[in-house]
Amino acid sequence: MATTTTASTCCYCGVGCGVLIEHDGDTIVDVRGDPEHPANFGKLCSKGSTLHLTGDLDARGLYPELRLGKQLARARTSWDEALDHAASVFAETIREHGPDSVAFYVSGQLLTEDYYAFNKLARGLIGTNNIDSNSRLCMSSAVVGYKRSLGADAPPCNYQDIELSDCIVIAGSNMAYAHPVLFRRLEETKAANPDMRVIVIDPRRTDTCDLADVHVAILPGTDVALFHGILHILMWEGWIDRNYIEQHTDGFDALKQLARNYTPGVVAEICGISLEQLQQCAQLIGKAENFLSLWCMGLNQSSSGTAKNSALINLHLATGQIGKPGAGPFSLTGQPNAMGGRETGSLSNLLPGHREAANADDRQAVADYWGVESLPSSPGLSAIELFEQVNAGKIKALWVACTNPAQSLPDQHNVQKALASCPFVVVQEAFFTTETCAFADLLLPAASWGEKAGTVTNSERRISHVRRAVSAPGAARPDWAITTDFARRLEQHLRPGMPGLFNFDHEEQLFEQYKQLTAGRDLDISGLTYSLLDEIGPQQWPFPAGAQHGTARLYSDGKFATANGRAQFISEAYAAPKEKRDARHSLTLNTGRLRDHWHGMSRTGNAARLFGHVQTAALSVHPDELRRRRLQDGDLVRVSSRRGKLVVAVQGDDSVRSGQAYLPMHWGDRFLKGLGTNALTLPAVDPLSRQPELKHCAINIEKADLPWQLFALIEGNVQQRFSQLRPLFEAFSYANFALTGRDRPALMISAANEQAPNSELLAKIDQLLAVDNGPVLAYDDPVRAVGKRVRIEQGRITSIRLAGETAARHWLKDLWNKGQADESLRRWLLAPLSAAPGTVSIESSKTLCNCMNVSLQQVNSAIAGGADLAQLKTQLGCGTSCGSCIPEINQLLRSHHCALSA
Ligand SMILES: Nc1nc2c(c(=O)[nH]1)N[C@H]1C(S)=C(S)[C@@H](COP(=O)(O)OP(=O)(O)OC[C@H]3O[C@@H](n4cnc5c(=O)[nH]c(N)nc54)[C@H](O)[C@@H]3O)O[C@H]1N2
Ligand SMILES: Nc1nc2c(c(=O)[nH]1)N[C@H]1C(S)=C(S)[C@@H](COP(=O)(O)OP(=O)(O)OC[C@H]3O[C@@H](n4cnc5c(=O)[nH]c(N)nc54)[C@H](O)[C@@H]3O)O[C@H]1N2
Ligand code: SF4
Ligand SMILES: [Mo]
Repeated sequence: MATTTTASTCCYCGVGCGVLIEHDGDTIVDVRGDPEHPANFGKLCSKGSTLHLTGDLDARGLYPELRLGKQLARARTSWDEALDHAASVFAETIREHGPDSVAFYVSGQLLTEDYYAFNKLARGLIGTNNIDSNSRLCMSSAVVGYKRSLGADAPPCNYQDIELSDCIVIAGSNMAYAHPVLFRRLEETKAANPDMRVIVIDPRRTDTCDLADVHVAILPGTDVALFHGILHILMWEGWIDRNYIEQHTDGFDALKQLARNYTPGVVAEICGISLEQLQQCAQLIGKAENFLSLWCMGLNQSSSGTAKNSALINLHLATGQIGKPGAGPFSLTGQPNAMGGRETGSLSNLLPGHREAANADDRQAVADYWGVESLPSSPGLSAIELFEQVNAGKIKALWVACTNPAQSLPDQHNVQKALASCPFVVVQEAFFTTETCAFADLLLPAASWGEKAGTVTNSERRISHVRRAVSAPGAARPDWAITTDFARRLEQHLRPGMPGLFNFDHEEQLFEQYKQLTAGRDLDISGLTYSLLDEIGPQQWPFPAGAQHGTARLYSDGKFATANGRAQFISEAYAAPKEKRDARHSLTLNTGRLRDHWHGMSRTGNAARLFGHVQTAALSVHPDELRRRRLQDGDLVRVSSRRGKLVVAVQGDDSVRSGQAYLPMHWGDRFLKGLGTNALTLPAVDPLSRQPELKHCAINIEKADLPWQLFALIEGNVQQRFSQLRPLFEAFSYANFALTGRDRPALMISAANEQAPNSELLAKIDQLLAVDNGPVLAYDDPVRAVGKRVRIEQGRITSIRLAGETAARHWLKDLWNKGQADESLRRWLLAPLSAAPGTVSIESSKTLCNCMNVSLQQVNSAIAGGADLAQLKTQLGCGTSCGSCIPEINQLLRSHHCALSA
């Protein structure tokens, strides 16, 4: 097969790595890091390097589907019919109920050109500010933080600053999982410069702590108190830069008054840390040559998210640690083009070119440029309010693009109620398997990674040209093309006979039109073109007309983007998270990411290999909490919050402090019965950024008594089987789905219930698992409601179903994995009491290194044999490819040495 290579970008995180896509024009066969790309210089993490394994066509949306009544099923339709129908429903809704009765909910994973099209559609054509993005759940606190302290939403730093700093604070960011290629850069820098100091502020001991000189395990949500407490010590010790404060800032006196109250004793108590640690942080920051801070969702996703951002930026302004190499407040963006969304004005309160929807001059400037009379002045709804208003019946037509709100928004019960009740829901999606697709009246297939072109901006303001490698499958189309096609049809209803606003045939025309809206603004990119990006590579904004290169660092001259050019200190007191623990809800739930999964898993959940590291949803609590509740590792528990309940496995994990719990955000209703993690979370928001507090809510756990268990595994056709089997498990109290198997992907199901389900249901399940007839070994004990079935083809297990009790599941899975079906299997099946020979536990079957397929068990036994990291690499190969597993291997090595010296 003749293949070629196309240079593009990774579609996951905000690091924005360059990738080289190897393909034959139709199919993507491999992906490598682009050595020329300045974000990664050839490196990729475990997610980027497996992108070519995630595109399962069985999960993709291929053709538009339309439902003409809530009770009916959707049927395949043409683009013409789909978009004409959507245009007439939108037009009618707008005519009857006004422009604010419709809304758009878009995504930080769209390209800049897509965003621009949506903004022009909502504000320019329809005349509503009801366009918000999932960046509301992600970056909106950082947006407010930057704007009110520095005058513009512009991260002033760049990735090279990581190499140039001698003191880095990583606050509320688990970079080792969430921005791995940047973390590799930090690892290399620290190895070369052991004097560099790293402080990690996180309630959990994450893999990122592998590099920490100090891990400050603050109590959840107490960052503002910590930062004020550090400032207090900086002032006391004289470690502030009075000159800088005087020349370049306003508002220090008020902050000084406030910080006086944050004495070390008070702060240590609020944050649950020692006085020594507090003092140590202040000293490292105060004495640093170059102090850099990196932060992410641990600060932003909070009811005091903007206060946390501002309190951290205060420390930089007070020490003059901004606008110079190796220093500054550097917010890491989550999604690949969260920045592009902010630039094009894709939050309800913004307008393109870092403008404000509430500012009449800004509105007029954009309206004039677009050639429309005016832009709407009524405020738009932010994500949480938007879904509340859908629930209240105020929003009657909702367009969702490139995001999965039925998984990712907090308080899922209400979100799903809203989606179910909305008269018309359009979902523009690449994968038709998501939770939100179930609610779509019109489902539109979008082209996805490798199939579409445009631009994205990464965390360091760097714009890359995203290039198309292959054509999209079926009738799928790029997002901008869907949006502008719909807009042209809606124009026929809303502005018949007037000049068209959406005459775009190519994404480049959208870019060219958009970029002029940035001219003369802080983010000016009017000097950029696609061909220039192709010629000189990705560039950091601003890049005004006539520029030769981008801008590496902002505010080097001490002039800020505020009206008077001075930065503003913000004085806000610490406020506790919205929901408190009490006797009925005695644990604080924290949620976040895993190393190898991406959000709702619509993409990563298609690659069996990416389940190797973590296979099932599990709630982590400190081992003391397990003991206190008489729970065992692996027990199923009922987790309840004031909003919802969920049954998951519990695991002891001493990286989580007592009184707290951690549940990854990735599980929604598809992979875990019960609406997933966000069934529990609360919709409280920050008063300024409207960003929800996804990191803290109060929960209770109790043992779930579900003695009747089911385990199933079937290889091949995983998507099809998944979609057929998933609905049958609504009858169970617990059901967890995953893929497994590196070369022969299989669907794996663990379920449990109070009692055996009716025999009809079990028969249906057996049929779909292909264990109802054919070459199947079976054993049934109806009295104990125990049954075991194994399908064997050509000497190999191809399907397994254990019912009643499942003790043998690890052993059987292991046999399946090895392609064995020997005599021991026959003996075990016939034994009435099914103790499995040589049981393998969940933990030891975990794959630590996904690139080289090395298990935790292998690493542990090599460490027990005396291997160090270098020997592990040569003996087993682990950690030699993407390096994402190295922090975890280091932790194993450390705990082994601790155990030896104890
Ligand atoms: N593997 C992977 N990588 C991703 C993503 C993914 O889904 N998977 N998603 C991308 C996106 S969109 C985003 S936004 C980023 C998110 O990247 P991160 O923000 O780094 O990831 P999270 O795990 O959500 O949260 C980070 C840490 O915040 C901590 N935390 C919780 N509460 C507090 C608190 O009160 N104070 C402090 N200081 N810390 C707290 C949590 O314990 C957690 O370790 O990741 C991006 N990268
Ligand atoms: N509890 C809890 N909840 C959280 C968080 C948390 O930390 N804890 N984090 C929050 C954060 S920071 C974020 S960013 C959100 C993310 O939440 P979502 O935005 O819901 O996350 P994704 O699953 O990435 O959704 C993107 C969707 O776009 C689809 N898609 C992929 N490519 C394309 C394309 O090119 N075009 C179109 N139209 N569709 C495409 C994917 O299949 C996927 O379904 O979750 C938030 N929710
Ligand atoms: S760090 Fe990983 S997920 Fe993020 S852009 Fe790079 S390869 Fe993609
Ligand atoms: Mo995010």
